[in-house]
Amino acid sequence: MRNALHFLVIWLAALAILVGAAWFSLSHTTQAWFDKDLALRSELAVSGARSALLQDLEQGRDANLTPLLEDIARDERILGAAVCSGPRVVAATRAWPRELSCAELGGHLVAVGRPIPSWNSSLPLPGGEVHVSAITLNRGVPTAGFAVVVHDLSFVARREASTRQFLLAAFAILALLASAVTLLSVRILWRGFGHALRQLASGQDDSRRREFQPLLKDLRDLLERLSREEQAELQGGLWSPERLKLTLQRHLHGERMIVMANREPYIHNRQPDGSIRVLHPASGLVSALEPVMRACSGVWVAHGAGSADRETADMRGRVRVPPGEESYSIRRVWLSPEEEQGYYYGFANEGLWPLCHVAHNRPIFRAEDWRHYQEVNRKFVDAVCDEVDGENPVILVQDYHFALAPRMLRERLPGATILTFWHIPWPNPEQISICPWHAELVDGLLGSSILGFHTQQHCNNFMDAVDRFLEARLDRGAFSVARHDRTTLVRPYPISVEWPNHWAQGAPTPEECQAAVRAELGLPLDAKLGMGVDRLDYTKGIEERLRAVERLFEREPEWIGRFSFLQLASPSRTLIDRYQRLNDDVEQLVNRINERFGTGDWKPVILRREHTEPADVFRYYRAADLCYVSSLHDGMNLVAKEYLAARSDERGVLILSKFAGAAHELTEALQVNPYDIEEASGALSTALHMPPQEQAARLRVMRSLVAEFNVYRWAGRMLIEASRLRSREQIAGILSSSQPGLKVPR
Ligand code: ADQ
Repeated sequence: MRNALHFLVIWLAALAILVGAAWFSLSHTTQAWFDKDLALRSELAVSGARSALLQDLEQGRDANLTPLLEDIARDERILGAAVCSGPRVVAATRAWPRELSCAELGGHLVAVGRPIPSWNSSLPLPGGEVHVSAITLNRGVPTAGFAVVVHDLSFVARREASTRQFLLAAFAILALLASAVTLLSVRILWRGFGHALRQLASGQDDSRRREFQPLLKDLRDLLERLSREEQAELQGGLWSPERLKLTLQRHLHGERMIVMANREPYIHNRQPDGSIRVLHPASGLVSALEPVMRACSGVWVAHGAGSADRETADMRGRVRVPPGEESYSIRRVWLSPEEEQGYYYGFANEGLWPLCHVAHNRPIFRAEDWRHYQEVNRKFVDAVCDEVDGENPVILVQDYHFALAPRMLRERLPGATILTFWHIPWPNPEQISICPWHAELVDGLLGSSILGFHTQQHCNNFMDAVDRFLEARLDRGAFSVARHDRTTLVRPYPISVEWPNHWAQGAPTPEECQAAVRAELGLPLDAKLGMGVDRLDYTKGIEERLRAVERLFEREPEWIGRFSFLQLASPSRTLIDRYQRLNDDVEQLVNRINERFGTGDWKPVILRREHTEPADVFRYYRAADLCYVSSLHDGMNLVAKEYLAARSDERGVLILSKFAGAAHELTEALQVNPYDIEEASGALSTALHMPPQEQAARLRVMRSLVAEFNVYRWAGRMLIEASRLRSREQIAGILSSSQPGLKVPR
């Protein structure tokens, strides 16, 4: 477009020069033409009265001359006329300009040394310019007397002015026409160019490849360079908070990061004694995202669910966190009990949660809950928009609570980079279609720049859903979806934990933890300890885990009194029937096992049905000989990775369900099918018998993997890919300003 403007400016300049030249030559020509015309007119005016004038002059009838001259001067453009005899004015009309001297005019008639019949010239007089014609009455003999005719030249000036106006108007019209024609032809050319390039890029027409070769090469070089930079960026040493911060600055110009998540990382609760306590919620999303926010700063928009949340926040619901460090803000969104019931408990946790997990619990979908889900998504989007302070914010939309938000955000903030992460599995199209609003969910997510899942399988399932339920252009090779002129990249980003983990760093040494925790639980120092850490959720396989422990005691009674299992179970979604039932079922199961195998004060299973602060969870991790993660289906499961992060002593065994996303990465864990109680109890036995060297060897491999693929790398990868997508879109935007949806060659 800039080239088109250049072209237009040059074109207008050329036109102006052309018109100037035309004007110059035209005014010269017209001047000459006027001079000639006036000389002729004077000659004609005099010729009719010439003989009478000569006779009267020769015979001295001067009085007769004046009427004859008045007759000549009747033409409105003739100012005056006179008859001269030598230097003397013999007779003249009334308006004859007295400044004109007959002597001088007569002199001109013989200026070249011999008499000439007439002399013409324009002369400046005080009243304006005049044209003077001196004509001899007796042809060629000026001494016989001559007539002088003076023409007023002001009409010539008038004519010139109107000619100039006409020329200017013609120039303006011509310029306008030229601009319109130029713009139209540039547009047509650009369209044709864009169309040809699109055909070429999509492989529909290869005939013009040679023509576009240089441009395609430049584009390919540029994209390859971006890709190389991205690869180099991802490799090269461990990811740390500082490196993540640098990545944000370098790739996304340090844009402020805004996280949209249902759960807040710090909950202010009023205690029974009136004091306010800050709680760290048991949530995998929070465990992963909080270190990222501490590194990047920005705003975390979340539901203000704590009993003292309002009084600790300002008028806009903002509070600086972490307490004492205050590196970022939480922006609390207030929900009514009806909204929380419909959006959170209803649609998200009775509908989507069981729908996405293969845990054999029927999802429930209610129209009323859907309405609240839509409204709350909008409410959160309003809060995010309120926090945005630039044109290209980086917004991290988190989880199944906000499937509609990316589209809503995209409509309101077209320049935003929207990174959406779905923390739970994405099922196959048959399963997702159970939700009456499945198409709306898929479309909502496609408002994202990048949509992340934990595993490739979840990405495949999502692509299949788009294919089945929406009109969109899928690129299965590039794992991208183009819809409404925007592209969404669908990518696996296995989530992780911070490394080094700040809770583990602050915890006592593993030896100290082992002694302290055994003392706390009333166990002998040499007792073996197993543990499970979960929100009390039916997808985590807590009952299956406890049955495996029970089966171990059945199969290997020698562990009675020598092995205990600590289950930390944080109450979760307690207003939902299914969770209340689970709570009761777990309690009954623990009681049954403890009744069967307990002796005296010793209990085979210790159930802590309460929230445990992360620092304590890490003390328990360090004290436990084994950790059993038995999810029936899990997006990732961060407990497995946290256990590895805590074991700096390279002791302990991880038993891991093969249905947790983490099983794809942690292949050195003892992997089990949690439904297979025999297999799982066998793994417990193997873990208890595993020699320290084997424990160390397995842990070393898995710990180095978690260290390398930590949560900073997880976030960094997404940010780098987002910036690459931005660059791509900018290139595509340049090429397709008149051809939306142009696919840039890879
Ligand atoms: P969750 O199912 O919440 O999240 P999970 O990965 O199991 O997450 O992590 C739970 C987190 O809560 C851990 O940080 C753990 O330490 C903590 N926690 C659990 N029980 C606790 C207790 N009793 N007391 C204190 N803390 C406790 C979802 C998906 C997962 C995915 C995460 C992150 O379901 O599959 O791994 O998001 O993407």
